[in-house]
Amino acid sequence: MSLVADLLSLPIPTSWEPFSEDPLSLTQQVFYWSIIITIFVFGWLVYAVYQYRHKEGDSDPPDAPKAGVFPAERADHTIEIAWTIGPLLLVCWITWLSLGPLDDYWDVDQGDEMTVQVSGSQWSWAFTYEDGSTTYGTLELPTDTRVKFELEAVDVIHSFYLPAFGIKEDLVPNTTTAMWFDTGTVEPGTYPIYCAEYCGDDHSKMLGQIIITEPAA
Ligand SMILES: [Cu+2]
Repeated sequence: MSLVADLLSLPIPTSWEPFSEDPLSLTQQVFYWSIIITIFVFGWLVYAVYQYRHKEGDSDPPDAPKAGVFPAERADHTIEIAWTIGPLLLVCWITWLSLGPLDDYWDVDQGDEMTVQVSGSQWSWAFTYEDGSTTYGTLELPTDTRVKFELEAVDVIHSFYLPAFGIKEDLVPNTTTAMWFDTGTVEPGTYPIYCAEYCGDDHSKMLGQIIITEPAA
């Protein structure tokens, strides 16, 4: 598919393959739209600065703006309507694109093989496994398992961040959020857990580790 067709089609649903190629993911679509708009805005800016610069011998045009006076004779309803409707349509389109994956992300059964309750509080992590046991700071997961994290904040907003895996989700008081990860996509080992939402004095010490264990022999 061409880039233009990609930009005008719905993105792939939330996928387990974070780097899946075709068609574009929501992130890629929004990214490319941003590039297009940036080129347009800065292109116009550079053009206007050059084209309308003050040249040697220029006298002020009759409709030159004067300080403190709105140049009513420069009003152009066509342009105003265009720059209102155009961005509005684009924002609506990107909103529409965003809703599909969001719905997908929260509602669809992702084929979870294991659920872990993650509880964030000032300033530590608690992990409760399906057998009811709880650990603090260290989360141990078997390899090759699709895990659902159910995230709850005890006090203020925190954010469960696994930088090695490129995933992060906020924990919000009075609601349960969720995040998924397939431990088969990384090597067994020990990886850091951070809180990525400033949550008070010891936010920077709100650390943990996630251990992906080798398959049982
Ligand atoms: Cu925190």
